[in-house]
Amino acid sequence: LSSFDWADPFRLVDQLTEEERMIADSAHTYAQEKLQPRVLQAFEKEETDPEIFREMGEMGLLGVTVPEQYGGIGAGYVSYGLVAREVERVDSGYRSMMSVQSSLVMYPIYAYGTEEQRMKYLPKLASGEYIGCFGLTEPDAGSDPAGMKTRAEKIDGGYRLTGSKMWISNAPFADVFVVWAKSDAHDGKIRGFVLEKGMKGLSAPKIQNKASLRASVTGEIVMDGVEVGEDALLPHVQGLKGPFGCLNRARYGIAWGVMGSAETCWHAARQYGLDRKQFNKPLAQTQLYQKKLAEMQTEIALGMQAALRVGRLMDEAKAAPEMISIIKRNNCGKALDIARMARDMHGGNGISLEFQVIRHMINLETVNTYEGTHDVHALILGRAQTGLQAFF
Ligand code: TGC
Ligand code: FAD
Repeated sequence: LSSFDWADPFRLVDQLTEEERMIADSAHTYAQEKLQPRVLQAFEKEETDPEIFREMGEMGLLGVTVPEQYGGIGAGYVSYGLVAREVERVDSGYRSMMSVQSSLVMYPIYAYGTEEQRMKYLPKLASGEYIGCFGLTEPDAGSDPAGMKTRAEKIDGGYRLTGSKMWISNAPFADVFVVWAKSDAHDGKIRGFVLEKGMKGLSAPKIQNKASLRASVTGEIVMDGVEVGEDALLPHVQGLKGPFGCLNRARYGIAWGVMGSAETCWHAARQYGLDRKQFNKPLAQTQLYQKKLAEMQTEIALGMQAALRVGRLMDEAKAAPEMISIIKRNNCGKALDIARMARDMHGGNGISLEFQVIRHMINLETVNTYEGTHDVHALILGRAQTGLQAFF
């Protein structure tokens, strides 16, 4: 039998290709050297530096799975997941910025767009020159996006869009807006449109005073009769499967990302327990502390194996959305439990932002909610095994 690496119990690293290891290593270096030093201030002041997109673009971290001819690096979904893990090791907000750009903006333009749309937007989104956002959720349509009110009416040579979107990551500084609307010209079916900053009637006010995910800017999208040409329509998809095709990818990335956040909390709790003594011995020498560390290690090791398995299936085009629901739901829930445990294990220091764990804990409340809440994914899985839908 070989030796045990406490930090990588199932030798995940040995299951990766050389290319995947290199991509993960460069994402790790970037995240630790460039993101970690600015996260505390960004979170405290609720400020997002748009320059991060340019930096990520330069490092090849945007649109990892998009082919090289459109500015991506043409890597697989395991690589994409590993990047999410490294970025979220620092902060869920930074991973959000990256995953919206990659899975929710670049992917739909690549998968559902024309060649002209691909060439117009993808290289600039990959380099970070353009920042993108994805508008599905509305004030009255969150878990039930089919209830959206945003409408596209047919006008001469194009469409007029009216409605509003809520809780949209990156929106306040976005250049490119992928928005979903019910289109009169297509029997009221949901269609995707690409809007651009500066269009008449389009605005994206910032949502202030978020307690969670403060390093990532969130806004509304207000469309007050925005007129676009025919070339703004994403022609190759209609219906909810359009936005869901994007969400499958983003949810998969989140399943990896939250494991990075959980690892930060686990490692911090372990180190804190080794350093701090109470009752004349390190906290880490108590049975309760060790039990918590064992639970963290176990859930993270299992969660990453599951994410790796689904990633391999995605690369073989054999992954089903329900598999993604299992890992999005479980990994978010476990990461949140781990962050709360780590916060507790830090005692009073655990409530200080200096010790990081409470920031991860607060962020994970959002991650557990967006891209399908923990309970909505349970209902997806309940439906898949009973054949009975319990949504309404
Ligand atoms: P349902 O009847 O189940 O399906 C309607 C149509 O959509 C198709 N479909 C899918 N296609 C591909 N992948 C999937 N995962 C799909 N799920 C459904 C389905 O086949 C059907 O197609 P067709 O051709 O037969 O019409 O739809 P429903 O209305 O009953 O939906 C139920 C439910 C709850 C599963 C769904 O609406 C849901 O998942 N709700 C959660 C909403 C959500 O995830 N919103 C995310 C907003 S974006 C976001 O949060 C970004 S945060 C990013 C960040 O900052 O990182
Ligand atoms: P609701 O759907 O109102 O849910 C409230 C509660 O009711 C939840 O606990 C839910 O699980 C439960 N619930 C709902 N339906 C049922 C049911 N049938 N049975 C049992 N329980 C149910 N959206 C975008 O489109 N783009 C983005 O970029 C984006 N970024 C976001 C960033 C942040 C910081 C946040 C907080 C959200 C973001 N979202 C984004 C929106 C996010 O996807 C929604 O908040 C999420 O889908 C939940 O919708 P809701 O907030 O309307 O909650």
